[in-house]
Amino acid sequence: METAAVLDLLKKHFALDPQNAKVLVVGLGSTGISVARYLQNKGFKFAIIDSRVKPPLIDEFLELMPDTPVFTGGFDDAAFKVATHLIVSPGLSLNEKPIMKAIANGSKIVSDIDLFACSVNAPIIAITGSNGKSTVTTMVGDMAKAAGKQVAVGGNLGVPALDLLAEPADLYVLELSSFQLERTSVLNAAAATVLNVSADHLDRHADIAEYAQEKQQVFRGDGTMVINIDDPVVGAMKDQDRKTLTFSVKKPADFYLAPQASGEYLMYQDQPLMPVDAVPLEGRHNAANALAALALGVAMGLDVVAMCEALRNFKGLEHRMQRVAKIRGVTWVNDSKATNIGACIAALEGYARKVVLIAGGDAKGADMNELAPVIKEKAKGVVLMGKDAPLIEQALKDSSVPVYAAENMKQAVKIAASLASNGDSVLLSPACASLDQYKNYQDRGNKFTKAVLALAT
Ligand code: UMA
Ligand code: ADP
Repeated sequence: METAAVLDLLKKHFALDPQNAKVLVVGLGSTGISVARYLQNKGFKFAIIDSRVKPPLIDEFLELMPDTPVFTGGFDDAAFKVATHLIVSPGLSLNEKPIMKAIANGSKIVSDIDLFACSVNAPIIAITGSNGKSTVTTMVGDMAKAAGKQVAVGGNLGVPALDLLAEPADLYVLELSSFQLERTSVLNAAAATVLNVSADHLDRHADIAEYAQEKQQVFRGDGTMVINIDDPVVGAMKDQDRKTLTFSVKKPADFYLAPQASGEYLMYQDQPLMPVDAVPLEGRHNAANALAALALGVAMGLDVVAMCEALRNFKGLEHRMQRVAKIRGVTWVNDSKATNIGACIAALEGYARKVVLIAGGDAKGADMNELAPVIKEKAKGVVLMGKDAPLIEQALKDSSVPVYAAENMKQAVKIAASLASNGDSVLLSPACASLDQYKNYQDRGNKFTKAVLALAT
């Protein structure tokens, strides 16, 4: 979009214009630096601040914009005091004291997603939910590519939304987190979905109702709503006056599963699209993800045959139900991205035979008792690690499932190996964030893989 038109929109929605605005970019991670590049490109003057002494992208930033004021190692009151607009990175709560004070004094909150929404003409597909966002976002991106679109894919998935503006695109696919949505006010996605809602990030949101409300913001505007009718919280978000496509793995919907002569099929209304087994991913939850992706694609008019081809070729993402190795008859599965209860439950529910589960980490305020029933049903043994291991142990105290404690991943894998027999699976699906012991979930998954592969030698 032409810069003049973008600036008009920013002025209209946020009173944000290069002449008068004093912008403070809060956070110098990948979002912060993408915002800085954008503001510089549009002719804004701004400062950037980060509470960390050495934010991860400080060197890159200083090289890129040596003349822009940077504050690090704390939140300097003076920087907040003069700011007319704050662009706060998603990793930071809006309840941080200096941010709340600035808002009370009249500073406006604008998000990188707001800036993005004011800068594109092409339609946006927006995807949120507690679990499955990255999988569905990647599926939809692949589908759009297969259908001949010049598509740009990013957001919470990894490439910050504003960095997608570097290349022309005729469709954008954005994964959005509750943190991004809570501070966004002008998104109008052409098609959007909340895939599911289960307890997550309760250390940042007051309760699950507030968390669900933030997720619902993805439906702001008048685009097509893609609704999971198996999830009561999402089902309640349906708006009778809006164009809607529903999906379900349990009952008839616009997109659903039904038996055909040659097996179970993904269906679009009364049309069988392809066998469920042809989607090369494990688990019922991935059938739900495929249906959601198809619904989003159909909402945008993508070719159905091309979309099914993309699903058949879908590789799956690392650290999500990823088969690492089969060693002496035991299958080892890395689901390190299961950073909340819902993902761990979905993983366990996918198994017909009992597994050895490795779990634990930072529970982020979630109630670990919700895990107990499925663990009792599906686990022959549990190895626990990390800060909130005692919460899971406590939840299992009245069960007959044996629980073992491990200090680190190497030890956890060793204990799991001693519990598993020929034909069993060992599943790393922690139900918790990794940050208490690891750099991130990738680091945790990589350490698991390394320890497992070492068993083979
Ligand atoms: N931080 C500080 N002080 C600051 C600024 C940040 O301590 O002044 C900390 C935050 O508390 C957080 C970390 O730094 O622990 C990173 O925060 P950030 O907002 O700078 O993160 P970015 O590098 O901009 O990455 C963010 C998303 N991260 C978060 O929301 C925590 C990335 O999602 C996203 O890919 C990126 O923007 C581009 O859109 C990651 C994520 O973990 C994958 N998301 C959470 C999730 O999926 O569960 C929501
Ligand atoms: P997100 O981006 O929302 O974290 P991912 O696609 O990265 O979602 O998957 C995260 C975790 O959730 C993985 O453990 C994965 O196996 C699990 N998962 C994926 N889709 C679903 C779903 N629809 N319901 C429940 N769990 C899911």
